[in-house]
Amino acid sequence: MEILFATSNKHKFSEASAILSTKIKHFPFQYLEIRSDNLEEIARDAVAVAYAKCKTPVFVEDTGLFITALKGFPGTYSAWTFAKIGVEGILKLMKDESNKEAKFETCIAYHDGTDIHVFHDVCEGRLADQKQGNSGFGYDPIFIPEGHTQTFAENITLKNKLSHRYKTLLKFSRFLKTRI
Ligand code: ITT
Repeated sequence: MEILFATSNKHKFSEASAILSTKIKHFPFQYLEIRSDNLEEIARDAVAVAYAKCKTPVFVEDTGLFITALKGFPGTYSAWTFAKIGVEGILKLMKDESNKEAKFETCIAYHDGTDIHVFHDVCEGRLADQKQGNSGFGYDPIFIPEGHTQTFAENITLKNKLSHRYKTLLKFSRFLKTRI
């Protein structure tokens, strides 16, 4: 069975291909995301739009960086925030904050042609004081997962073993194995 991953982000697609044992195909997908504080609501809407376009089993994945000291910002607005102020802007906002706690949350929504199934997971961690590392993408240079000292951008192998995306894809992969 062919499954499409609808995303505009090629980094997300390559991470997912490396992690999932099921073969997936990139469905380049640009759409106007709904505004909501809820990742699942956004993912459900996105996958319904994607399925209407491709008419093939398809999944989307929505991820947000939630910073405790900023009351969860940028959260579901992470893509917009990244485009506007980037990692440097987040570092400026966090300059005088002593609480560096943050987490990535991922929600996958899969449309199997009949129903939508959702999967969630998180990666707890903290923010670095400055950019560190060149691998990965997005907020990876400033995110240090719990129990570690390097950012995701400094240790991409580690990222692909414990990230929000890895854990959520694992749940999705187990679900797919019961179906195929
Ligand atoms: P889609 O087309 O799949 O929606 P996107 O890049 O808009 O692609 P998201 O809305 O899920 O994806 O991502 C929100 C932001 O968070 C975006 O700026 C990403 O670069 C960033 N991001 C997502 N996953 C990340 C990860 O694993 N590490 C670092 N930053 C990440």
